[in-house]
Parts: sequence; C-alpha cells; structure tokens
Amino acid sequence: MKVKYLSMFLLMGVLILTLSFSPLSNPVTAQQIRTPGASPETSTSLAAISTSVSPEAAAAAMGVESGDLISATFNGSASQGIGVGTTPLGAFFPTDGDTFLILSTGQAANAELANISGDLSTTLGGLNNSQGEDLVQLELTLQVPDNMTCAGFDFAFYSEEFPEYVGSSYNDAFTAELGGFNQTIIGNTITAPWNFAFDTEGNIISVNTVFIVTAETGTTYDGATPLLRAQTPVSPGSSIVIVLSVQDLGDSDYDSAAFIDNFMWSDDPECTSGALIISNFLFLPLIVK
Ligand SMILES: [Ca+2]
Ligand SMILES: [Ca+2]
Ligand SMILES: [Ca+2]
Repeated sequence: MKVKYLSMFLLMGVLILTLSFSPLSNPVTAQQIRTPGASPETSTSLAAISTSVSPEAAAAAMGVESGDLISATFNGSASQGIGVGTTPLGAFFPTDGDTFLILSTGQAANAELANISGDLSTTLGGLNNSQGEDLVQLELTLQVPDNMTCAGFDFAFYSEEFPEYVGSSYNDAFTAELGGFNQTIIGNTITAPWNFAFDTEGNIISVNTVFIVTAETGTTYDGATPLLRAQTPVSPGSSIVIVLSVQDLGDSDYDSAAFIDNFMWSDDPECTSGALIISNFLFLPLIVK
C-alpha cells in the first residue's frame, strides 16, 4: 500500500510541475521574436570610450580639422550610441592620431567589453529609421579646401548579428552619404543612392556585405569587416554635407557599430566613389599595437 500511495503522490507532483512550466505564449510567435539577454550596464571604469560628446568632438575624433568644419549634428540620435575611443581597440583603431569615432546601434561604451555575450543588445531612444529601429547619425557640413577633389575616411563595421543572422531580415548597416540622408527600406534592403561607402559589388556595408568577416574582432562584437576606406569625389572650394549612419534592421536588438577615423582630403584625379579594403586580417599581428 505504501508503494501505491507513493506512486500516486509522485504522479500528482509531476502533473503539477508540468502544468506550472507549460509555455503560456504561442510557440510560433516566440520563434519569430528574438529575446536577447539583458545588456550589461556600462561601467564608469570603462573610461577608454567617452560618451555624451559634442558633435564637434565627434567630428574631431574622426580626424576632421576644425577649420574645415562648418557645422555638425547628431540629428537627435541617442547620445549613448556615439562614443570617442581614446585607446587602441580591435585590430585597427585608431588609424590616425589618438582618438576615433564609434557610432553604435546600442551603447557605444560597450564596444570595449570582453566578448562574453553573443547577443549584446540595447534599444536606444532618440532617432529611428523608417522601420522604427535604432538609427544613429553624425551629419557634417564641411568646407572643401580649394585644391581638393576627394574626401575619404577609414572605417570598419562590427556587428553582434554575425554570424547567425547573415542573410536574414536583421541586416544592420552602415552608410556614408554625400548630400544628406536619403534612404528607403524595404524588408532587409536599404536603398541609399547617395551612399558612397558601398562594397566592391555596390552593396551597402551591412551584415550581408561581400567583404570577408572575422570573428577575431578584439571588441565585444561577434564579427568585423577588414579595415576599409571609403571615398567620394567632391568639388574644390564647395561646402558639402556628409551623413554617417548606423542602423538596426528587423528589430533594435543585436547591436552593430562603425569605427571611423582618418578623415582626409586628397587631390587624387582618379578618385571614385566606394569602399576598399586597406588592411586585412592576414596582417593582423603586424597591426596590433
Ligand atoms: Ca558579442
Ligand atoms: Ca540596438
Ligand atoms: Ca541589430
């Protein structure tokens, strides 16, 4: 008898536990919505990336000389998405001087965290794209020197979306546009006719870029492009507007970032629009300081 009562007791216990832990949500819906872990709080001890910087300080960090800067604005972007790196980070940055600019779809200060999370995510306030997802921008109005015909800068694109969401609707992107912000989003595709930071096949720099990607990023992000240089022809002596943007696509989770530095003018008569690899991972040991 004792064994029989014990069996009934155990069976009831199992039934109660099963009912208690049954999922309440529709499993189909749950598969469609990503639920990353909580983003770590940024610590004040992580002092190598400054946030709450002015647009002018952001421009200076990426190498724009103050004499060439007419104006700068973040267009209402969340201040946590913009950082100035003051010590070396990743394989390449800074590429000029002591500082570089970080534009992130999450907290820029998190870029230097150890890569202990595969789903680092922050939903920012401030500016959003037409999907309602995180958009972080620096808009520069610049005076082109009289003898210069080309503008360019160094950058690399980092994303927590690598490698699991390549080819998906979560196609976070970086763009650099000449003339203003002029984009349309349909599904996971951004159309940006004024963008000059496109890859060798004319695609936007995004999670789906044709540039090779490494997992050894030296940052908190799970993947990064090589060091790239974008350039565009400009009219000597004119004033120009350049809009640098990073944005989440699909949802505002799994953050991405662009590191930007070494803004430059040149009188290169061969200057054409686009981005090219200027340093590859093959040379990584030579580049790491
Ligand atoms: Ca990560
Ligand atoms: Ca985000
Ligand atoms: Ca994302």
